[in-house]
Amino acid sequence: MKKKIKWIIPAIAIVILMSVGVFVFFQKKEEKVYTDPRDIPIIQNNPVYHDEDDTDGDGLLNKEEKELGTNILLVDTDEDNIDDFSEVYGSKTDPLNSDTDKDGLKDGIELFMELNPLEKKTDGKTLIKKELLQKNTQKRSVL
Ligand SMILES: [Ca+2]
Ligand SMILES: [Ca+2]
Ligand SMILES: [Ca+2]
Ligand SMILES: [Ca+2]
Repeated sequence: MKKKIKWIIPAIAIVILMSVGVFVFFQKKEEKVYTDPRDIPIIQNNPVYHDEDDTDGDGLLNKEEKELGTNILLVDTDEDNIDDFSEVYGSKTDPLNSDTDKDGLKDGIELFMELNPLEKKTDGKTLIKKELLQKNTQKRSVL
């Protein structure tokens, strides 16, 4: 009986050490996620960022960004080259979707090309990606 107990103690110790090791490993992994400003839910709820502040300086208060679901640390949450404020109050595009009308062209590109980022096709002005590629290929073959 005593012999058995002698074996059980180190066995338990090893199991505990292993689980601590796994825990530390995953904690480290999570820390990596923390360093990414795009990790919205964790950083967004950090009390360091006050509701009445505009931490990223995009014109939207942290409070507003929390309501919208945009990132309080990124000026352009969906990376379509239109800042969060302009998407909400200017172009009326979705600040969380880089391609609001889902035609394959990012909102920023559409605005730059004077297309409508809210409609796939508007009075023949808005091209879908396929047509645009064809047009560009034609241009290139002419050149
Ligand atoms: Ca902001
Ligand atoms: Ca923002
Ligand atoms: Ca944007
Ligand atoms: Ca689009």
